[in-house]
Amino acid sequence: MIFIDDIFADEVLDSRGNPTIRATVKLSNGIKANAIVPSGASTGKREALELRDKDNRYMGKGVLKACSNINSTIKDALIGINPFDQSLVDTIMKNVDGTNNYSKLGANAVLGVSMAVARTSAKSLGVPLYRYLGGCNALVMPTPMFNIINGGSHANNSVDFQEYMIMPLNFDNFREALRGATEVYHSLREIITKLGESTSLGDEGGFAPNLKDNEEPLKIIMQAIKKAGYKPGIDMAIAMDTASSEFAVKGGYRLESENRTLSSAELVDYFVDLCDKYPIVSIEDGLSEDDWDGWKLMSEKLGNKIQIVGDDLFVTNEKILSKGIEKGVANSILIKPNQIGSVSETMQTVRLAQRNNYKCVMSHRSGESEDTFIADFAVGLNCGEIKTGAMARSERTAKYNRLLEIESELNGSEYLGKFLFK
Ligand code: 2PG
Ligand code: MG
Repeated sequence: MIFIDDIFADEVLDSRGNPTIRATVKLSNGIKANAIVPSGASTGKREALELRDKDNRYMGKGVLKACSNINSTIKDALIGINPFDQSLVDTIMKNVDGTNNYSKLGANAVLGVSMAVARTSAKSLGVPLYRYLGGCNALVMPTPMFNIINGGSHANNSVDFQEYMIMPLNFDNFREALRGATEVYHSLREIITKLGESTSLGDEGGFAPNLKDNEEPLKIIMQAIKKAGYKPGIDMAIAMDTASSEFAVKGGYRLESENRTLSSAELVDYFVDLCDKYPIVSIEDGLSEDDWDGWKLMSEKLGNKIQIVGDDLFVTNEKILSKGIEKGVANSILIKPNQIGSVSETMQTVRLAQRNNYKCVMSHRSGESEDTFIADFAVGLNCGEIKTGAMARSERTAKYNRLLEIESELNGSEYLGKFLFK
C-alpha cells in the first residue's frame, strides 16, 4: 500500500511580497508534489486562523511557526497514512489541532498539506488534479469573473467598492471567453489613459484609477465593452464585489469617494438602482458580515434577479451557510479553501450549497502565487464559476492558463456562460 512518507514546509513569498507556506508531500512510491497557500487582505472575521509569527521578521508576517507545525506535529500525525483517503488525512489534522478554527496549527499550515496531499495523490495515479478531485463527472469549465477595476482594500485609489468584474457570457468555450474579456480589458486601458488617469494595477491585476464616485467604474466598463465590439448584457455582463464589511461604520456604510454615509436599506437601494442601469448579474458582499437584516433585505429585493454572493458572510463555512439557507439569505457562495482550512471541508460546503441550489464561485485570494489548485478545484467540483482576478499579473493568469490547458484536455466539456444568466 502507498502511504505518506515525508512532509516538508518552507516559507516562500506571495504576490504582495508577504511570506506564505509551500508544503511538499512525498509518498512511499517516491512521488512528490507541493502546494502554496494564498492569503487575503479583506478577510472575514470568522475565517479560520492564518498563523503569522508576529515577531520582527517581515513586519510580523513570517510563517515560520506554521512551517514548523507542518515539519513536526502534522508530519508526525500523517506519516504512514493512506494519501488517497483525503477525508481521513484532513480529519487527522483537524483532530490534532483540536480547535474550531485551526488556531493551534494555523489554517495556512493545514491547507498547505491538505492541497499537497491531493496533488501528490493525483500525480501518483497519473491523473490530472481536476479528475482526481471530481472523477469522471468533472466536466464544467467555469465562467470567469475578471476583476478589471480594483478599489477598496486592494488599491490605494478613491474607489470604495473593491472589485468591478466582467463575465463573458455569449461565447462557445472558455478559450473564446478569455479572448473576448481580455479585449475588453485592453480597451479599458485606452479609455483610462484618455481620461488622464493612471493605468497602474491593483492587487488583483485590475486597473486602479482615481474616479469620482463608485458608479464611474461601471460607466467606463460599459464603454470598454462596446469599444471592444461586444454587447453589454449579452456578450459581457458585470459582477461586483463591494466588500462592504470594509467600509461598514456604526449604523451604516461610509462611501468616502461620495462623501456620504448610507444606512443598509439605502445601500440596498443604491444597488437596486445600479442593477436597473447596468447589466449587473452578481453582487458579492453587498452588506457587511454582521448585517444579516441588510442581507435579508437585499436578498428579497434582488435575489430573483441577480446572484447575491456571500464571501465574508459565509467564509466557506458549512455551519454559517446552513444558517443562510435557513434564513433565505443570499443565493450564492464564494468558495475560498483557506477560509475553512482543508480540501475536504471546502468540498463539504460546496456539496451543501449545490444541494440547496446556491451557486458556487471558486475564488482566489488577493495575495496569490503561481499555484493553480483552484483552477482544477473549480472544474473538479463543477462549480460553474471562478473568480481569479484580471488577465494580468502571473499569479492571476496562471489560473486562466491552467484552465486553458484543462479545456483542451477535456472531451465534451461544458462552458456554462451561455446558460448562467438566462
Ligand atoms: C474577496 C477576495 C478575493 P481578499 O474579497 O473576494 O478577491 O479578497 O482575498 O483580500 O479577501
Ligand atoms: Mg469578496
